[in-house]
Amino acid sequence: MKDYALIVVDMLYDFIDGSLACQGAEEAVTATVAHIGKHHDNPILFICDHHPANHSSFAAQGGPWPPHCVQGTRGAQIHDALIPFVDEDLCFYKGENPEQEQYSGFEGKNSAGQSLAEVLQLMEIEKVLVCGIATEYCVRNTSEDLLKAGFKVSVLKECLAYVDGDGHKKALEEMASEGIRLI
Ligand code: VGL
Ligand code: ZN
Repeated sequence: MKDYALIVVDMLYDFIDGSLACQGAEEAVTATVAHIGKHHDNPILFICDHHPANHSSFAAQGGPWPPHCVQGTRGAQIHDALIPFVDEDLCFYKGENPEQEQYSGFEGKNSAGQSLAEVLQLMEIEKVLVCGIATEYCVRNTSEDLLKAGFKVSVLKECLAYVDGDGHKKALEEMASEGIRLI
């Protein structure tokens, strides 16, 4: 049994240098690669926002966001620095249904149709470290769902990027008060 799994949330180009570029994104990728370099034996799972071009969260459909992470575009791709660590079976795609917003990686599925929780249980993982983008949205929702499902959850606070600095701080405070460890 492995000690823990690392869950990398939405380190995708649109959240790094694209239409929804977040604050601190390049630094978060660099810090994540450094973390992996020190702890390379643990499984790494990737959450990927993966929208159809007509997704309901996009402004043209009345949603809050510019088009982002559209399937088949560069903006939907994981940052090149993380590609050496990607195992396609451990990539979970969310936001594929045009009608549904999905901030939580917990609702994602891998290409075999398995959920994050299912795969973590198969690997007998009880503890997860979460990093990624954006703190206030996908990182928070994914971490909270993992906690509710009974996993021990820690967030790597140097490996996060965010839409808004105050929103990031507030989200971390609230997550800590719920029982998510910040390390
Ligand atoms: C996200 C905005 C839009 C996220 C996804 O995963 O944090 N944020 N879509
Ligand atoms: Zn999205």
